[in-house]
Amino acid sequence: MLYNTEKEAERVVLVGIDTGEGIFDTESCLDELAELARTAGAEVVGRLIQKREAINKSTYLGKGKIEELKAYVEFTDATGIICDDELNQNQIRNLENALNTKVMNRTLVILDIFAKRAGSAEGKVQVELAQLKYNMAHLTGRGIEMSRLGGGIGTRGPGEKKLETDRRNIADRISELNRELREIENHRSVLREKRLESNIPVIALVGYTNAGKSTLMNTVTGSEVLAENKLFATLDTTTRSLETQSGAKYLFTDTVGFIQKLPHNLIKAFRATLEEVKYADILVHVVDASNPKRSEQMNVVYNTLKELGAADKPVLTVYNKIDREDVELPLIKDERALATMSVSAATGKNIPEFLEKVEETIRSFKKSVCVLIPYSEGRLLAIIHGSCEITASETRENGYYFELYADEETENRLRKFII
Ligand SMILES: Nc1nc2c(ncn2[C@@H]2O[C@H](COP(=O)(O)OP(=O)(O)OP(=O)(O)O)[C@@H](O)[C@H]2O)c(=O)[nH]1
Ligand SMILES: [Mg+2]
Repeated sequence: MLYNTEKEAERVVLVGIDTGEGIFDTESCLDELAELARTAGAEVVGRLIQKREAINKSTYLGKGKIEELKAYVEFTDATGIICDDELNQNQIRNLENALNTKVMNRTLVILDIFAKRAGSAEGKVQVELAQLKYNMAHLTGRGIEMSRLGGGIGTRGPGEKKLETDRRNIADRISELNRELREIENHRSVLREKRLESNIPVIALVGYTNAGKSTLMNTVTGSEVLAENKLFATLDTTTRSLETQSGAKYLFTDTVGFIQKLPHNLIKAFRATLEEVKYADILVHVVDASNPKRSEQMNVVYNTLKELGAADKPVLTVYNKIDREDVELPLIKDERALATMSVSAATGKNIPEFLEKVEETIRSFKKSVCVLIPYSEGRLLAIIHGSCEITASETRENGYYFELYADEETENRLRKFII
């Protein structure tokens, strides 16, 4: 059959440029890109790195290297190449013409994985929107041709739906999706407001992809969020509640993982989802302690938080996976965090200590007060139960007595009754 590219795995050569800059070295960038490509369903048949002062503005690689790559693509019988950097349409077109093969990049692969993972309505809309915008800006003749044939990375929308490739239809679809997204965002902000009103502290789990955020969420809250040894297992944010032994209530939010070279556009596309991070009371930064690049990954996380406008949030850093034998010691204290801990989300090691630290941190933002609420002020009980952590209570002759931790706003409301 002529066009049966659908089921055939794409065979790709990975291409990177080593300019001596960036947080990671080029080899480990390509290791990660290989993992991404495999997750997207492609087979990696080779890699090529060029050392250059800078990326070539019109062809990405230098002339000689393109010749070499062309021979390599033919030799390995590759169906495309994936460049590790953001390419513009010109670079893609020139490379495709010179190599006579499909040219993709990191973003396209990440979007393809996102499309597979998107579960919620919001996730699907965000992904499809990001894909279409990407295609509008990047798809060249060959890319469009490939998409029409229906195979390979970058041709599937969320839910295995085929992506629109006709430019006129793309524009229509983009406005339709924008409308849907606005509605979803409204809904989300209503939910968020309800949560803020309830005053229950929100703890957002952030970190590099595959660090173990979802596993930690499951261990801590007893929920069953999908956790997998895959990049971007989580795409949609999930929130679960937890009541500690001392009676404190918290909301834990699991979020999409970060990765290096996450393009600004993509962060923008997921703004609504990632906004949750901005509204959290504290961030728990989960680090895969067994990853040899953990400190580089931590830098990526902090850079991404800055980009999200969440740089000044209080952070607790958690080195995870300490049950693994390949964890390189020592695990140094993260100076950017309020505290640094080591846990194993998988075995449960140090999880009680972790929760204590969370509790202690949240309490440190609150004040410990004793109040006596007269029976005539019974309406205040709802506020106390809803937004305070109660450590002791008793019914007295002249009212209800509580020892509690209250945030500033609640403390003001209870001020008259503080004893
Ligand atoms: N050995 C060990 N493995 C762990 C631990 N925590 C998580 N893992 C494994 O690490 C992999 C990734 O875990 P997830 O919880 O899916 O990671 P995540 O941070 O949610 O990843 P994304 O959603 O993809 O960003 C899974 O295979 C987990 O089983 C741990 O404490 N020890
Ligand atoms: Mg996850």
